[in-house]
Amino acid sequence: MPKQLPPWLFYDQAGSLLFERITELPEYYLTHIERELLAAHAGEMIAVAAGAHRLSLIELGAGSADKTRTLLAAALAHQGTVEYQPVDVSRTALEAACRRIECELPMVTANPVVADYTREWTAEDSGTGIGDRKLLLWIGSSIGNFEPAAAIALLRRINRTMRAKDGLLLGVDLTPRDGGKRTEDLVAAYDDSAGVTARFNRNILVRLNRELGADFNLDSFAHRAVWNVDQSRMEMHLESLAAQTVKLDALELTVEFEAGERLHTENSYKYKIDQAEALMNEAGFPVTRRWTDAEGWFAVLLGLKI
Ligand code: AVJ
Repeated sequence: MPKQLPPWLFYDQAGSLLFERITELPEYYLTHIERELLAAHAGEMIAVAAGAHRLSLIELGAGSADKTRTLLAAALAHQGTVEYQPVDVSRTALEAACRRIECELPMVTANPVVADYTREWTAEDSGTGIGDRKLLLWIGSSIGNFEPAAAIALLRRINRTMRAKDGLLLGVDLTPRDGGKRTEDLVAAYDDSAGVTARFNRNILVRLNRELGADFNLDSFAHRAVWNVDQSRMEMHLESLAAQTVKLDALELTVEFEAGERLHTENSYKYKIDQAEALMNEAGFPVTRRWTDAEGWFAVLLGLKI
């Protein structure tokens, strides 16, 4: 059996900070392009989602919510005050995000929820008043961590707890294509020259050492980022550079690695824009608008529940 770990394990305090540094890397184009799309079109996104109603915003995997402020500012321009519910597994990231938002945008009321949205949380818990519309934000290409079928299942589950005309704003990273993004651009985004992504990847071992009393030797695992063309996904692995035995005391577990054996830590699925649209349609959020950069590297799509 290939060894693997779930990517939510990345986001302890150190991992959340490392991810923030990733978003500032020149190679990590995802954040830069999405931020530009939001800056250019936030007013339109909010107007289409709101119609003649008040909008409250819910964000899955909000993290530092840095890009979200553009949307919150647009919502404030639309309606004066906004309720905002960021959902994230990282309490420290959420607390920092809410402090910053309430300072910079005092007319936003933030109700953070520390939860794993893949399990216990649903949009019903968001406490929005009758008559308001909800806009669910799933930006940053977080959807990439899920197998397409699992992403659809998750969105359908949330969709069932929402009302007609509630919306989903989805940010998706697009597949390489001729004349646009090359495979090399994709690989560079996940294997940056400053080595931040490598540290982010290895931080999962630091965490297991600390929280499960494991004895991973960080120097004997190398960061690998590979494009899996058949599955249309970037993969991150930690490759064991030698045959070695690792103990995880808290689990009373011993794990053997062969030299060259890989521990799979993350998938980041990439979509063609039409595939992303089909996925939203299947999830119950038929797409009404889509925005993309001129070269088609990244897309933001808005769908409204029927
Ligand atoms: C937060 C899941 C969108 O897959 O691009 C960044 C995480 N991993 N660099 C992504 C990540 C390596 C990121 N997501």
